[in-house]
Amino acid sequence: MVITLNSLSAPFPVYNDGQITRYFRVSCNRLIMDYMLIITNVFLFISIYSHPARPSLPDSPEARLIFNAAERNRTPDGFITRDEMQDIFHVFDENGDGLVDQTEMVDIWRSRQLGNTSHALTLFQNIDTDGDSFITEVPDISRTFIYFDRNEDGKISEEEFVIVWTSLSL
Ligand SMILES: [Ca+2]
Ligand SMILES: [Ca+2]
Ligand SMILES: [Ca+2]
Repeated sequence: MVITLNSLSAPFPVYNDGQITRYFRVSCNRLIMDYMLIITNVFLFISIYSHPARPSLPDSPEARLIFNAAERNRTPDGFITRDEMQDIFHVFDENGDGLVDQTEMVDIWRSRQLGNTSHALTLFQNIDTDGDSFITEVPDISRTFIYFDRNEDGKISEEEFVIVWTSLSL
């Protein structure tokens, strides 16, 4: 479009009453639609975040109990260190021979009331990383520690412990 002196100096358009009413109505409708969109989005947000079917992270009061007992065995700092992880291993190694077998695992699981026995066996199989039917410090506990330490900061937080412990027991 070529801008001429004529078009620049064109008179300011004059609207009649009908045009103004129509313009006002269109603006109001647009405002109402905007509000409805906002309200719909708010409801969508609420329904997503409060929906009962939303999958929750695994949790276990038993795992929290073990964590809280184990983490202050050496350093009460809110984290399980490598040494504290080994302490858990020694608790399960009832006869102190450096190996944890399935019988020891189930015995301790029952005596400490850690829940369903089948979970003990599932956890045992997952922690026995080389599949020789014994849990040993090397390689099983070393590998398990690395697996628990999700953010690789060299220590295990309560959240890391509970989530991994539960997912390995189910
Ligand atoms: Ca600690
Ligand atoms: Ca043993
Ligand atoms: Ca093993």
